[in-house]
Amino acid sequence: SRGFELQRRAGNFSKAAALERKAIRATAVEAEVEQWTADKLIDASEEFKAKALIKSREQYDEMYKRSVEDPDGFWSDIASEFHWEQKWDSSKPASSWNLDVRKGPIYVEWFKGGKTNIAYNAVDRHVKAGRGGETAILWEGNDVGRDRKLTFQQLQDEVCQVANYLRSIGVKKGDSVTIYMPMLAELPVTMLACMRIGAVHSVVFAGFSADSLAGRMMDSKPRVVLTCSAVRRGNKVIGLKEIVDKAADICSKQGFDVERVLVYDNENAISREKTPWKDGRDEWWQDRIPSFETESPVEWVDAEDPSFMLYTSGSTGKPKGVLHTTGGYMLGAATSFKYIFDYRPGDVYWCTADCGWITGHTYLTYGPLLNGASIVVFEGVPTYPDAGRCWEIVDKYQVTLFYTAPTAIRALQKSGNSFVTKYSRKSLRVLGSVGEPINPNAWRWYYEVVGDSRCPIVDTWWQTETGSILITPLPGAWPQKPGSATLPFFGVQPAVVDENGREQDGPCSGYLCMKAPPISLMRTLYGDQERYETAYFAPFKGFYFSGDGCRRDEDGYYWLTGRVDDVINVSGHRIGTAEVESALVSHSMCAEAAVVGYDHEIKGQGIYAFVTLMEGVDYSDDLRRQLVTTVRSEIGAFAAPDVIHWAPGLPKTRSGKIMRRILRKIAANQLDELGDTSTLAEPAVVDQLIELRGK
Ligand code: 6R9
Repeated sequence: SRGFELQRRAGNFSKAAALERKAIRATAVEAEVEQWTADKLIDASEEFKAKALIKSREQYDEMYKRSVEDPDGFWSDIASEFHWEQKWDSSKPASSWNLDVRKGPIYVEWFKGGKTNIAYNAVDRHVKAGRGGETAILWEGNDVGRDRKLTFQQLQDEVCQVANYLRSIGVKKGDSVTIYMPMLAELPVTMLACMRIGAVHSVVFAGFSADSLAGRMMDSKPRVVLTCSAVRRGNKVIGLKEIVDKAADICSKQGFDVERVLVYDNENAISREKTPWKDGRDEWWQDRIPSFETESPVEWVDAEDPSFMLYTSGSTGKPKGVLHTTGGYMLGAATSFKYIFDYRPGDVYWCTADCGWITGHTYLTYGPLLNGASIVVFEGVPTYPDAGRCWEIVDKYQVTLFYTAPTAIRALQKSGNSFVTKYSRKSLRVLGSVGEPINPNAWRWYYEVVGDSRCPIVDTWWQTETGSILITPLPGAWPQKPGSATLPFFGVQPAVVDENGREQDGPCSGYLCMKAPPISLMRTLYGDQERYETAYFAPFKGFYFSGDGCRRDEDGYYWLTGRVDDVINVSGHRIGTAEVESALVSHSMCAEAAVVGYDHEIKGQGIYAFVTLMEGVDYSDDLRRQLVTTVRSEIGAFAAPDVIHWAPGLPKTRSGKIMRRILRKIAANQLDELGDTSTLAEPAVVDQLIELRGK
């Protein structure tokens, strides 16, 4: 294409040849994969289907029909399998909602008036049923050989101790608690302890910087922060307590003082002596928690009381505090986990997500534990000490259900098959994927190499906002198509709408919306109902809008095509381009920045930043490094730009709007597809940008 044509014209022949080779290789791989996906509908074996919870398309169709025609009856039956301290009023409809901004405030309610508790249902219920001796948590440390097992009884004891501690420092129902912890067993324990007393946890991924943590703390004003001295991930040591201290200082300057910080002493990473400390505010977990009783009363909460909040990126402004409630979230998490992973007692389930993201909430902690599953909690990274670690862990614990992200699959694929084939993996039964579209090439590798062409793959589409999986294969019920999330889960009513908000029929492409609220849909954005309505319900009236584009094929299968807003998906992490831009311009020498996503071999999308410097400032590699460091410290290392492209000017319309379409094309090196540039205020900036590509 024009990429190498331009290089060739510029006399840069070796670069042109390399680009050409790359293009030919890419086309060959694509053709092979297309061939393979077109040929194959991949179905589970007869043996798998015979044992599966949902064995056929007919069985699904029947259940699905009831779930959308009689949602109250469908979910009430499921709700009855859980413990309710006080049943909802069954003389009234179980649910009510309004998704249309024209008809007043948006709201969703399920089982209002019923009283229950998620932690009780996830832990105590199993102990009461005599399963206290069964394994709840299999904790695997970063370093091979460090591990720990907790039974449901032990989990209940620890949850109670932490719950009692929280109560002792005055945390009550409805109070907010910030958790900034690595993947220790204590992280899910802490989440469950909050739930037990009705406190609302806000887990902040321990890869976020002090600034990001402070922003979230300023928004939710926690009574206490629970953290850890430091953590080792791979070969790196990260001083988490130091970051919490910095965040607390930032909050303090803005008028909010954290009263208490509970610090887990992780001596494997740092000594107590070296951990920064503030007397009167900080306490060691190990000095406090063991002294508390292992029994603690359960706070029964209303089905519509908040359960937790979790911040996520939007296309504009600050991260949004997605707020979930209790009854609907519990049922959505538990039911989707059960059917999608085809869970049966005895399964050992491992989700590689971090609890700092929604997947770590719903499918590491709540969904599986609500079903009484044994879960693996892994502190480390899939490539340490080498790329075989995941499969070593699978063999060690005889993992049957495995859930990870395409970015991890691609990274492991790149490391070579021998790291996989060295291990047996015979225990595996279902493989899952989440976080971004999985490309057919990675799907195929996951299926053939990891799963020995034996395990169905569930490519699960959902969002922080939806709380649980909405579009997904049910592994025994219908064939998968590599790259497609296939069909809606029970109760889920997707609509593909065009730009005028008209729902389309049959095969089509457009914007993915929901007609009825999924039972576990967030109920509001913390402290900002107005933004909740404008961001999700105003774009297409009468629908919940996901922000994703999608295609529906002739079999009714859904193919997610990525975000249609200014959100990019880097290694499955959602990042708002506006957040990165605002971090960049916080550098004193940066005048303006425009950030777009581009295809990245491992991460799915990479971050490509166009940067204009202040008058008179020289472009240099040193400045480039400084800008990347600024983003790391403002947001977190995972948001660091992959490319900084110097931009003397940005392509803008006459009204001053940056034309991102053009920037995306330049980032993708699709220089022959720039489209109409005549509406630009200064068309010449485009040539300047092309000139500076790679410089
Ligand atoms: C669970 C989670 C949500 C966004 C979502 C979409 C993308 C997630 C996907 C997928 C294609 C899948 N996404 N799963 N795209 N296929 N199976 O990732 O939540 O962090 O809120 O991100 O991720 O773009 O809108 P969250």
